[in-house]
Amino acid sequence: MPVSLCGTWDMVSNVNFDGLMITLGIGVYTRKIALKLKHRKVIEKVGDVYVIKTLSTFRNYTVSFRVDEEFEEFTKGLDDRHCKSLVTWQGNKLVCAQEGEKKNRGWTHWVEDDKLHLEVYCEDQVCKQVFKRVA
Ligand code: ECB
Repeated sequence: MPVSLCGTWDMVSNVNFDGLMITLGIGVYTRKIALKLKHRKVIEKVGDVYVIKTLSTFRNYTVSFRVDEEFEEFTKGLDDRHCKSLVTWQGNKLVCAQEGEKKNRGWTHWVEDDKLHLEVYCEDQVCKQVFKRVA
């Protein structure tokens, strides 16, 4: 049984977020603001539905899904694209594949040494984020 991802987590590092945003076509002014943000992740499970909130002083983004069940995702306030998304467990990692206009797009979450890890990838870019538990 993998360690639960649920809880409130604050960003401690964010490597290559700019490379990810460039690949997603985000303009330079938005990128400059976005690069300064410390994201908070709030991960909840309500019944068999996961809710992942990414919170910041600039924009918030919420996604909810059932594992192993494809869903339509609109990345509102991020790059504003539509994807067909599917989240699965691969060992102790929660893995999301986001099929759409952008190739090789998705993310992977796992807990290691009491930290929440996130890799967000698109095309040839990988952004690596680490969060510490606050609640
Ligand atoms: C919502 C806080 C960040 C706001 C940044 C604002 C503008 C940047 C625009 C586009 C960036 C595109 C994508 C990366 C954005 C956020 C980080 C990852 C969000 C993500 O994939 O979270 C997953 C896994 O936790 C759940 O949605």
